[in-house]
Amino acid sequence: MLTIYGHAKSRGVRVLWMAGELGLAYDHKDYLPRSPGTQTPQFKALNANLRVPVIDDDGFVLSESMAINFYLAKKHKSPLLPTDPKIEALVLQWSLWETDRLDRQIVNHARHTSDLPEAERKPEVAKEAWNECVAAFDVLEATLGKSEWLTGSSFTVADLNVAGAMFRGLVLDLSKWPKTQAWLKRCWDRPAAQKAKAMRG
Ligand SMILES: N[C@@H](CCC(=O)N[C@@H](CS)C(=O)NCC(=O)O)C(=O)O
Repeated sequence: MLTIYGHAKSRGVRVLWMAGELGLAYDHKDYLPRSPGTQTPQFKALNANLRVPVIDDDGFVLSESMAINFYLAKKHKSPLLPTDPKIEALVLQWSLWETDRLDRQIVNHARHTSDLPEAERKPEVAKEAWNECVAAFDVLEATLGKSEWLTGSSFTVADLNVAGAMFRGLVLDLSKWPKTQAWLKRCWDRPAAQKAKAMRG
């Protein structure tokens, strides 16, 4: 049995989206970040970082949303992870790129412009985060000017991982990056994405 730990209001949304794409049955422990369920010795044994998402797949425990999605797609021989080693490497490239260039930056921007109570927001943090987002959006725009999807002509784990992490981008004005905006919409319009999004409540 597959167990997914992590509320859809966390980076867990990416894994829930992937489980939906693959049509997997799973037990969902919808723990919010830092919620009591993540502070127990049992959870610490699953992920010493005390973070979600984590999966337990018949005793195989894995954290890091990007790695989880790669594993699930590979295990289930999904076309979302083509067997061509070059495409597989591009999937890893984009997943690692997102983690480095966009993941915390887009969250920090949201936190310091809207999510945090006004008194805790720091405009200089928001600005720095936004500058890094802009650089990342420019990279996506250039890539999506050459192909419909990040790794070529079909939707892959790369698109899911990067678009999943760009959930916050759905409410940003991305009109300066029209190809990225259209790609993000195409990704999130997928039924499995809509279902995962709805789980955020
Ligand atoms: N790189 C990790 C990041 C995981 C992460 O930061 N999760 C957040 C929720 S979105 C969390 O659990 N935070 C708890 C904390 O910061 O203590 C991944 O992609 O899975």
